Amino acid sequence: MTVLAIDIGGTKLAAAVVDASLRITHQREIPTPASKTPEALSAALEAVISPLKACAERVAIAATGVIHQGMLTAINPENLGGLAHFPLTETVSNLSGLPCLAVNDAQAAAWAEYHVRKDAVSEMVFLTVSTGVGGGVIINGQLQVGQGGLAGHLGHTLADPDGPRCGCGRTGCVEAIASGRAIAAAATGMLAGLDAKAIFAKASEGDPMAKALIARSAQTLVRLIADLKAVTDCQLVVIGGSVGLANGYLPLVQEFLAQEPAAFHTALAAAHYRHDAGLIGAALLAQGAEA
Ligand code: ADP
Ligand code: BMX
Ligand code: ZN
Repeated sequence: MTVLAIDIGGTKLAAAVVDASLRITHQREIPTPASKTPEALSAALEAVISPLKACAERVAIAATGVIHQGMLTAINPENLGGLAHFPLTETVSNLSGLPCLAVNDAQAAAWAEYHVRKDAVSEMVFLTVSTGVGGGVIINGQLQVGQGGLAGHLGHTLADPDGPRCGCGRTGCVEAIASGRAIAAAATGMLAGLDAKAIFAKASEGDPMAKALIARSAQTLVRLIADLKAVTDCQLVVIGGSVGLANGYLPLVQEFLAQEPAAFHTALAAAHYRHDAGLIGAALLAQGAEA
């Protein structure tokens, strides 16, 4: 089945046509509107759906936020320009005239990444380090979504009780320290006002403060990975998102994880589908739902 897959992140909104062999065509990307209004998100969705809807039989959406019964509810509204609620499947069904399925972005990406490794692992965790920090957990070959869609929201586990306040209302979440937004928010002096991408560029030029901000993110992620090993006994943690996939980030995570006691070690890998893991995972879920 040919699926129109859409990935709504805190920074970018991607859409593509995914065929039954998981080949991606007609990919396009626009910035996620930094506006609190549902109308702005509807208009952005219309812009990517209109040119592609005739090519597909269904729509599959991977979106930042808790997705439950087709509604998007932000656990950290700051990641969506303040937008807290959005009727996702209803809006997209109306715009496309097609049946529509929606799932959390990191849960979708976890499913895609598990799909290519299912002969080798049964417990696996996917972590995206992007605008926020998201997660998807596979236990005994099953994607964990939870009754309300919250399962895998690993960015909102505690990293440091004395850490910064998180947009979710807690203090010291992993996301408030390790995410792209958090890296940018912690930058001071010459780095103040730069986004995470620019801070990575400074780090590659040897800037010590930029390197420290990235190391703080990687160290925080490693503590989460060690906790996840203890909770799930996962054989593999897959890392995605533009920060997670940035040059030098995964080697840093490897280096810090090696310093933890051996019982908490697990294999680490970069996302096989790179930045398209959410699109592919949503398409796979839609194709599975058809059967
Ligand atoms: P989304 O959250 O919309 O899925 P991304 O995965 O691209 O989007 O994550 C956005 C975050 O990644 C931003 O904080 C941005 O500054 C950062 N980023 C984007 N490109 C890079 C890069 N090449 N290197 C490091 N960080 C990046
Ligand atoms: C936040 C949360 C998660 C999401 C994660 C990564 C919102 C709006 N989103 O923790 O649902 O999976 O960010 O999202 O509360 P991304 O946009 O960084 O990919
Ligand atoms: Zn939080």
